[in-house]
Amino acid sequence: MATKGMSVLRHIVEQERKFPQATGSLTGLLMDLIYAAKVISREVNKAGLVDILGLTGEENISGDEIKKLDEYANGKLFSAMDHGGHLCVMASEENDEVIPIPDKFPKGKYVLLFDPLDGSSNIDANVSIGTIFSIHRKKTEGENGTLEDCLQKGSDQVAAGYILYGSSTVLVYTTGQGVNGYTLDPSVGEFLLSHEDIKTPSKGEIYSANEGNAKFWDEGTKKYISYLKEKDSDTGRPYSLRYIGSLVSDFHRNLLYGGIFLYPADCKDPKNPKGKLRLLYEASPLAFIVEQAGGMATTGKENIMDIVPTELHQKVPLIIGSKEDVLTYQKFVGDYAD
Ligand code: AHM
Ligand code: MG
Repeated sequence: MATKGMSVLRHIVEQERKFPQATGSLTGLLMDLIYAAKVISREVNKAGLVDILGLTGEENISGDEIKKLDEYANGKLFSAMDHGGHLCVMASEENDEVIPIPDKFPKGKYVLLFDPLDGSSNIDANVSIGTIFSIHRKKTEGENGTLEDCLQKGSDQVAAGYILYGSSTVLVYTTGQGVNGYTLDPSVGEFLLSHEDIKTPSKGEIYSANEGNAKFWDEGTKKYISYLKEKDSDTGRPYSLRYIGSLVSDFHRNLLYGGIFLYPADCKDPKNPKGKLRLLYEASPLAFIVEQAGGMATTGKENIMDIVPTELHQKVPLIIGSKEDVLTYQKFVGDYAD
């Protein structure tokens, strides 16, 4: 039985014991990820000090080149995850191709996909940003993982989660047995169980979208957003708009409070014909989490979890959140389909 305040490591081990056939490899993988998250959190927290400490030149005091935080996070995740023997391949939003596990290290049965620092354009303004991860089982033969191992649909995920670097650093993840959240206690350097068995409200009062793009949206989306601005029959008030522009933050708030996040296809914007967000690093992992919390994720036409990826950096419209809200959105899109 989980107790608030329990360390994430203990909680993971207790969860693993429920599966006598488990080898401990997923636990090891998650522990490596948690280590990387703590290091990234430390760096994100001192981002504003870089100027003061005089480290903004071409090189830092040890002679290393100063990297942008997203590059730093990308490198840190790779170096924390490459040697544990749990992974056969990785893929990152920051890399064009799949990332092999170096020959010198043993290979494992899992595949890791990640967005190392989502929303990183917000860093300079101290806005919360996050890391998103998705874990699959290797499906090809042979020791090394391949592109095919990375191109798996969301419903085949073994685990998914995110780390939100906000007023506190919070880790939220699922292995398909519900969703739990853990807050980093900096005084002990440990994530402690703070949000046990998260369930998202079935209907929210918040919508989150970049409404500046409204003229590019399809008719159904436009009509749906107008509908949210009418008096809601349950509350007697219109929905509130909350949009940070940092997916993990927008998603986390809506997960806890209820609501709907929308990044629809910008159908008239040639740059974003399928929206902006990536299936493998953003949409699929958050879809797994929201479903485990009782919510839903769709493109408007199909469930995000059912999409079979064809490309590593495939983009999809993402409409995600409270179930009733997402179902209502789908109805609008269906009613206004050409
Ligand atoms: P990034 O992966 O380049 O950081 O972009 C993803 C971010 C998301 O965090 C956020 O939901 C979205 O871009 C915001 O986009 P926009 O500025 O178009 O509203
Ligand atoms: Mg991103």
